[in-house]
Amino acid sequence: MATRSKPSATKAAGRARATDAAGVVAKGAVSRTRRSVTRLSISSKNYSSWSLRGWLMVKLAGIDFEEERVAIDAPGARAELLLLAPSILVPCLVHKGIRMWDTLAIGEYLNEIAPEAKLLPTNPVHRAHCRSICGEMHSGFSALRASLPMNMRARLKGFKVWSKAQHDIERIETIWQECLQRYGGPWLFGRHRTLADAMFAPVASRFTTYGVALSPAAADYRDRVMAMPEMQTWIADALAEPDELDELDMEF
Ligand SMILES: N[C@@H](CCC(=O)N[C@@H](CS)C(=O)NCC(=O)O)C(=O)O
Repeated sequence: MATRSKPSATKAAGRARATDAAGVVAKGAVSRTRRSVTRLSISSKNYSSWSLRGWLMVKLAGIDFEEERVAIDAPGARAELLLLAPSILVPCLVHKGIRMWDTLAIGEYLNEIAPEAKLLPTNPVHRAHCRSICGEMHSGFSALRASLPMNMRARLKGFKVWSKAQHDIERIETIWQECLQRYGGPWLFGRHRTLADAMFAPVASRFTTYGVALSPAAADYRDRVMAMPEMQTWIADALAEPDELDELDMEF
């Protein structure tokens, strides 16, 4: 099924609130005028790895959705975002009035409403494996997250990886290699892209940004993820985004 997402800005014509060129609702503003069946709130496409995971999951599910960009750092927007997601976190999915505000919950729900997309493997043993590595990504790799934040635009040469982050990188390489060997690729669980590919997609971006040295198999998988058409769309939007967070853009 073809997917289609509509940035909220496209529906904003005629509204009093300003949106910038990338379609981000102006700071302090969360649009309330649109109400499509499926709506996903996300923040920066350059920096927000959780937004990317949730967005990819909905794309892989093949569901039409409206994308709502929120500037979560603006005090006004935080108050309004609280109405959308009790955690004040993105991504938040609203489908037919049902709200989900955690990436794993979103993925599990999408698998229930779009089983034909095979977001989880049909074999229960493989499904357990898939859920395990999604969970590991969800709750782990804190050193990698802290020292190699997602930054789609940046390319850092000679970046020195901290030893704890190196352990995380090695564990991720092991996960990828085991999956690719066991299920035969090209995706982590074989021919179909699953929640696991969405969960690890921001890691592929981080490995690219920071020039992380990888084994040939892991490097191939990283490049495959980065070349996915959905990922290319996301990257193009990230490059067009005006927001800059100095602390994340610096070289360290
Ligand atoms: N466990 C959450 C994590 C979501 C999360 O941490 N989102 C970040 C953006 S990447 C966020 O919304 N942060 C809000 C803030 O920084 O104010 C999930 O799975 O969705």
